This record gives sequence, C-alpha cells and structure tokens, in this order.
Amino acid sequence: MNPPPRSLSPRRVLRGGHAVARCSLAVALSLSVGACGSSDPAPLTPDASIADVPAADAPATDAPATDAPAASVAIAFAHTVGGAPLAFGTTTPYTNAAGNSFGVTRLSYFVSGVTVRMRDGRTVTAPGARYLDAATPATLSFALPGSAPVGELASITFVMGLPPELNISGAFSSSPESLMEWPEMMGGGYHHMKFEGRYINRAGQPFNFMTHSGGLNRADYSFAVTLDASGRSITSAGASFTVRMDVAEWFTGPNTWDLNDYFNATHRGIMGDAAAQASLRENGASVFSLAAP
Ligand SMILES: [Cu+2]
Repeated sequence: MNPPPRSLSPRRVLRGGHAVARCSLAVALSLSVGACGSSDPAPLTPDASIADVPAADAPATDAPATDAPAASVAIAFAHTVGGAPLAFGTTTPYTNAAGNSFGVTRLSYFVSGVTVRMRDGRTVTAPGARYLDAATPATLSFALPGSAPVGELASITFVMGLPPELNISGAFSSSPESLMEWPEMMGGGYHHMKFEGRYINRAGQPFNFMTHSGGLNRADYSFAVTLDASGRSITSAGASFTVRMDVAEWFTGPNTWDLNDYFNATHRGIMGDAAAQASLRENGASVFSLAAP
C-alpha cells in the first residue's frame, strides 16, 4: 500500500503539501498554538494503511517447529489516565502529578517491532511500525503475522515511536501516518507521538498543550519497552494481550512536569526542546503496562 522509498531522496523536501509547510513554519516562528498538524482534520480512512512500513528484511516469525502447535495472537492497545479509561474532550477532568487539571483531545503515536517472546526464547514479531490513534479503534488492535508458538510467555516488547531505521522522511505516503511528519529543519522523519489537550494554567485559563515527541537533530528519542508477561500463555485457541498506555505517566516518573513550564505563551511546544524530549523519554519508562487478562 505504501510505496517503499527507503532511501533518502531529494524529493522528500517537496513532499507533504501545506500541512508540512504549516507545521514547519509554525514551529519556526512559534506563531501558532495549533502548530504542527494539530489542526489538521482527522484523517480517518479506515482501510488506509495501518502503518506497514516497508517490510523489514528479516522474516517476521521464528518459525515454530513444523509439528509444534501454533495459534493466533492478537495485540491491542488501550489508553487510561490515572487508571481510568481515557475519554477525549476539551474539558479538563484529569489531574497530573504536578496538580495541573488537564484533558486530552488527541493521542496518536507509532510503535515498532511489537514482539511476543516465549519463555523458551522463541519470538513472534509484527515487523515495522504501526500507527495508533486512540480515537480510532481500528488502529488499536492487530494480529501478529503467521502462527505463534503455544506455550508460556516471558515478555512483550516494542519500541515506542520509530527507531532510526524506520524514521525516514517519505516512508509514509498516505494519511494518517504521513500527517505525523516531523519538520525537516528539525531532522525530518516523523513524530513518535502527538499527545494533545488542554490544561488550566497558573492564570486559571485553559491553555493548549502539545506533547509532541520525535527525533531531534539526530538525537533519537524513541525507546524500547519491555513488559513482563510471565504467567501469561498462548494456548492452541490463541491469545490476546492488551498493552495499556497511561497518559498521565508521561508527566511524571521520574520527571514531574508542571505543564506551565512546558506550554506557555513564550514556550508553546516542546518539539525543538531537547531537554524536554529527553525528559519525556525518561518518563516513558512508566507509561506502558500489560493489562490484566
Ligand atoms: Cu509536532
């Protein structure tokens, strides 16, 4: 579905139309609260390429022995705020660790190389990147390719965001993935995540926050996630596992974010802020968990 422009090509500079231009411009000039695509119409075409990056060269699955039982495995992603199911809206019903009241209007991100690892060392992987939009259920669950081995799990692993080998400008030619583009002037490629909403600032006013993460000028802020899956197993009837992202955790553990410090009249976003990107990446350590069966 996506053409595979794996090599860097001069034409990418010209790609993307006005959405990218507006993004770059807005970031460059710090003009707009709606910088960087947050005001783009939601591009919800259900069958439009759920993020198959050009296939990895390696086979997706460590083939189980031919006579071993095998099953299908589904992976789903779910989203919570402080343990409660995430609901979108322009109100500010949630409270972060710093005490800021906030609400969520958008949550989209990439995960890459989702892998189920068995206790005996076998693995099955969904290669490449997947685009997830918390407001679009069709993007939130998928089956691992092929047949998974039957047995006990050790872990579920993936990369939050796009690792450098997948974070290549032009890799996604259609929306919604293409709308995740990251400005060329900041290194190009794609956002790892757009997590947006409103919070109540020190003046008592609602203020937009855009927690956008991405590689910045050759620094890669994607990170590996390993979820302990001991006690879980895959039976011949198959299995499904739900990975949960608690968005409140982006703002704490270890670094407590007072949103006033990151999103204000003179510092409207964090895309060009390497310290904020590094801090967010550290906070990512506590964001994901494996939901109870
Ligand atoms: Cu952005």
